[in-house]
Amino acid sequence: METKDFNSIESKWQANWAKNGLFNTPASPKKKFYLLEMFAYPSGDIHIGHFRNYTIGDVFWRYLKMKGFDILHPFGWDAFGLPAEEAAIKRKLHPGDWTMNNIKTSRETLKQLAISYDWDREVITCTPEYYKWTQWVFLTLYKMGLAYRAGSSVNWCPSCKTVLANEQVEGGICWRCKSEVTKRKLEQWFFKITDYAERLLNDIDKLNGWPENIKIMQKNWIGKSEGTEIKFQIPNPKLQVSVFTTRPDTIYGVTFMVMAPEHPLVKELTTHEHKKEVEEYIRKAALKSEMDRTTTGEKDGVFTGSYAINPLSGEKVQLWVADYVLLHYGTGIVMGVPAHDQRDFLFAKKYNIPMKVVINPKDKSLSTETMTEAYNDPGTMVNSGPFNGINSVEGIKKITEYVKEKGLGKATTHYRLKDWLLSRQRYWGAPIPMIHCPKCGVVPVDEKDLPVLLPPDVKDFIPKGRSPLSDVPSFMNTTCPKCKGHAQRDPDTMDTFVCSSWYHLRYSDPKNSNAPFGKDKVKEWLPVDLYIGGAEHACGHLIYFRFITKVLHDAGWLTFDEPAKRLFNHGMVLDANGEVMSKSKGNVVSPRQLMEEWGIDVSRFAMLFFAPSDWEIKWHEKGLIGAKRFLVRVWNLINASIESRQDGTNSKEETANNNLIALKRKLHQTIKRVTEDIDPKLEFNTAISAIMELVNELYAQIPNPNSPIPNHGVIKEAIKTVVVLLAPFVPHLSEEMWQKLGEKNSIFTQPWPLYDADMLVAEKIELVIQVNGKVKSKIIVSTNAAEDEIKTKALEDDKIKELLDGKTPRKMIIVPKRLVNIVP
Ligand code: ANZ
Ligand code: ZN
Repeated sequence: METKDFNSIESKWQANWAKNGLFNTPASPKKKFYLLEMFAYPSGDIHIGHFRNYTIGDVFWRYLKMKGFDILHPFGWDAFGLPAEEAAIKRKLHPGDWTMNNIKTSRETLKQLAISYDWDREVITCTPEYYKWTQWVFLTLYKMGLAYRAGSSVNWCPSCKTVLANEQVEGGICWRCKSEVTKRKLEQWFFKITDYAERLLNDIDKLNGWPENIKIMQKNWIGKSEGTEIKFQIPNPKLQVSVFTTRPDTIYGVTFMVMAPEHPLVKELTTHEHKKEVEEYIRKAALKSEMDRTTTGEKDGVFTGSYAINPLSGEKVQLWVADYVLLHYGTGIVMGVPAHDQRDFLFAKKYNIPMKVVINPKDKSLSTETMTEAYNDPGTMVNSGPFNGINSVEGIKKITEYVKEKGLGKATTHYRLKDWLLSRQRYWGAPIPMIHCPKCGVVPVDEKDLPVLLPPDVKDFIPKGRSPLSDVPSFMNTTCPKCKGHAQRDPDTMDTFVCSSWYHLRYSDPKNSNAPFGKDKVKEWLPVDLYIGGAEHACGHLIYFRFITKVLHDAGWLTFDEPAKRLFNHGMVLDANGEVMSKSKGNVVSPRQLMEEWGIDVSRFAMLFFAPSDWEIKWHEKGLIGAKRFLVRVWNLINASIESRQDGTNSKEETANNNLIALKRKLHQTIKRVTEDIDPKLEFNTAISAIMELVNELYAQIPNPNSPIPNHGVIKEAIKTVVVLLAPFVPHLSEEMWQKLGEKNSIFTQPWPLYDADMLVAEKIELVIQVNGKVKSKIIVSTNAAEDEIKTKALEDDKIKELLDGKTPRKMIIVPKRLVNIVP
């Protein structure tokens, strides 16, 4: 078997599958399964990471098919987004042409890889047929009061010249171009995802089929924090501010207050004397990224010159401005408790602000003179007026009750999650379907006028900090849907995460031109039964698609409010040295190259055998060589068995033959292992090793490798089963072998084998125990019991124990399947 042989088998069966419409979605599913892999961003040809993701899906599809499921397994393209524009700028191509060309190439590769997609259901997010409905999603949110415009300080990438969502800023760095992100003020569109924070959080507990790590990441991202809001009076100028704290028990220890530099009251609260310094500080803070501001380490700030009054102790404390306080968390003002909060401790040390201990650990009195760090654990409240002596955990409740009673504050909940900023000042995206009218203000486009088409005649994509669409008068000039007067379109386009937030729904009815999808269709197929993709989407896409599913549920379009029952994160593909494959490193293995050099089946088999699907794998040639060797071994076995084919079995001989009984048992054990490793585990590597063991066992039954295989029913059954069990992993080769075995129909119409539970248990036999050659007792062991197990069992026998009287025997001889002789 050479690669060309594999290749010709592959083309033969692909033509057959295409002719018979193997991958078509059944019209009215009875036993439905919606299998979805994250769609692809078309940046060139598909790469090895895609190949892994989609092959995992394909193995599962083929298994489900043989299990008799009616499966929806679609594919599509996340086709809007920045790289298309960058390529357009660099290569002087239109972003649309660049994108569609990449889709063409990638689709061709996926087809050649025979991934079981129903290409009839393909969606491409940059086509008007699709983005019409992305715009509809926007309008739906707008009508529900969930889309709003606000001027805000936004993450700004000075190099991409665009606004970025929080999810696109990693450690203060732009996710794409890796340059430092700064802040800028712009009018932006937001989705009110914070209205759904509580539901998004609570429903995580419904996601039984999701990996724990993703659920934890989402919980942290939503970041629910229960605390207390406490009012502080400022005597001059007479004002009132609130702080948000999770430690109201430390209120008597407050020695200063800090406001976020962007806080609207900063100006008013800064005295003339400190004005210059504060203004300079604010200017610098605006340039810092959120990450820089919040990471641990020494913090700096400036004094405003004003003071606040502690509502409980009546003490006067300094009011500072520092950028470690964020405007959009809590109230944007914090109370500083240096003795019990490390950040405050460092701040107070640096600026010589007084400290005050109000919580003491058990059996110890702290002193600010000797403290080298803040004490932030619970303890006993001291220097806290009427609350002295109370345990601080209890104190949290007591103080909260107290401030509520006195009208000084209340218990509140805050979330870290922020509203979803979705407008982009870029060309290659779905236009926001809103109109700005000088008379009527902001007016939504009529649904019947969708899609708002992206004009093709744009030449200049160079980012300028405003959308390139704002320079296209034919696009911008329109009439107001309300007053019919002259008006302007919104020049911004939508974040691509909006496109991908609802694509899972569109697949149920991808050609519908009257609605985003038919309610009946979506009910027939959704929710997704298994969603496969990378863990890097934990807090971006995977939160957005849960959010939009909930919104469309609330709008009456869906009967469910979670998009996917099960989520599976596949691992990364690394090179042999454990490095991420990348073009610049020159260590990329492309699926196309693999296909040509090894064939598809050998490549997938090697990849699946490297490691469990959720682990990272190190790609190495040895794996391919091994995969090929094994598959050729199976191929030879099939050929030898065909040569020996005779009809009828010899049942008498079969029962008499202990080896054949063992083979039968192994066969059923293998079916059980492979089935469970595929479903639910998706641990294909161990499934494959189980099949390898069975093949070894089969070879052991062949007296002479060159002679025909003995004509026993069990052997025949085992050989057939090997081919069926291999089908999800090496679909083409299995079809060919299946045909060779005389079968007429596709192996994928064959039911998945069931195992016989009775056959799994090893058979028992009786062994005689002798002492010095004389029969003394008997034990029962399974036929395949190991020597150690037999020895232990023999020594544990009551009669033998008595005879040996605690002594260790000098020798034990085992005659397999007959007796154990003990020499004391
Ligand atoms: C006083 C205090 C004393 C605090 C103490 C902590 C310990 P989580 O749990 O993450 O929600 N905080 C409040 N708003 C803030 C803002 N806008 N920017 C930065 N920090 C802010 O954190 C809540 C705590 O973070 C609050 O409780 C507040 O500091 C700080 F011994 O108040 B704490
Ligand atoms: Zn108008």
